Amino acid sequence: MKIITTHKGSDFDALACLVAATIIYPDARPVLPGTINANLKNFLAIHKDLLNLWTPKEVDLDTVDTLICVDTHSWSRLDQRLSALSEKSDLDIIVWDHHEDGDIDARESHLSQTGAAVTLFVQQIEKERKLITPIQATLFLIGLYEDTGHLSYPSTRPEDAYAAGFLLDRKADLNILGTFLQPAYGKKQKEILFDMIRQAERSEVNGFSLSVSRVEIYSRVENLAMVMQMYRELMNVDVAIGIFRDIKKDKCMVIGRSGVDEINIGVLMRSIGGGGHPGAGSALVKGANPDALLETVLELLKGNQYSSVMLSDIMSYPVVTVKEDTPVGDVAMMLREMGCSGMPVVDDDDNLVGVVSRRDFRKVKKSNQMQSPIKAIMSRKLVTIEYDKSAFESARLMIRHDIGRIPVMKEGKIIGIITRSDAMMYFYDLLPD
Ligand SMILES: [Mn+2]
Repeated sequence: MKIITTHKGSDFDALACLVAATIIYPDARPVLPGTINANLKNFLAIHKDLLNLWTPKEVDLDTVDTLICVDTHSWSRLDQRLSALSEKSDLDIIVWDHHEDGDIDARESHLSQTGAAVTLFVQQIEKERKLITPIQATLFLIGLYEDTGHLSYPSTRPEDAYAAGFLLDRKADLNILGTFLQPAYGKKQKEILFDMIRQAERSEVNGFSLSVSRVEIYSRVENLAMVMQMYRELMNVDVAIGIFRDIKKDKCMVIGRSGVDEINIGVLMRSIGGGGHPGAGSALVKGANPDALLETVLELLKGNQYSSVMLSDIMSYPVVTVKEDTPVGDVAMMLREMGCSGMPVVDDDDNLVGVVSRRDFRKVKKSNQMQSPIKAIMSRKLVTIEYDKSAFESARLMIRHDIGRIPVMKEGKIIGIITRSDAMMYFYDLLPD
């Protein structure tokens, strides 16, 4: 007899894999462990008849010749009754899993660190062109969303998103999904949020409002990032810092949120070993005293030990400018040679007087106009930005004026140019350290 099984304390990803495996191995029996999580119980209360699941007690271990292990490959994570199979020497074992660790020695392994294990099966189902029902598609998508936080956890891989697309195409029902997936803001998260609000210490840093909370947690809590987001909104501050101390594991999770340009959380978190983006970031610090940690964070915030990113850090320079009397034809050639779409125009004293972009060349109607000075066709509408402004500000200007490049000024002179791609590099945190 061939059996398929998964880890005890089964979640939706585990059940999804169990059911998906029966599509790949139609002659194998799916065996659900005795202990499953509460969400899954609700789902099974309605769907059990459709799934044809077996209990470990119904399996005669002596007749099992093939074990297909899904969403785990650790003997200790199998149902206790089934883990006895580890003693069987002639057992054929196949595993499908996205966890890194495991001690089950398989003849055939399908291991890949996708966000959800069911993604591996969805890929196989697609490859073998197997048909699935909308109910199966829904179950698989619930598993996929649960393990990837709706494709938002950093562990999510492109394969997971492709699999989600495939399942939606196979009529996975998002209404049903919403009914069974545990809401991201559950009881635990609510308790922590309330605790944070009670403990909140409000202050000011460099003229911005700041709220800090230190709380203790006793086990892994999902969606702390979302709790942090709500906390900042409720406290109505520019910057929010949460320090979550896991006493048992002796580590602190620091999460930050910033709603202002001048305070870059990603840079702050990097200096304590974490990472993130200008508006959000986190760091995991082992063995830290939360009070000392908080002090460090406040020092970093206050003391400007990291500088918030100024335009002069991300702009492109030197800037090639062109004098206002240069013939139109020469400017056209320069732009072509340099492969850029526009250029600032300056007078003899290097004062910015206009900008010329490819669009302006449409004004050239007759060939003798190629001899005219560039100031005849340049745009005199100047949108510039001071060098000490932030990247956020430059992005705002680009959107408002629908332009892709803005001269960066210092004391009336142009010192650089900020382009859309410079701004993108900043927002996606691709800055060189
Ligand atoms: Mn899983």
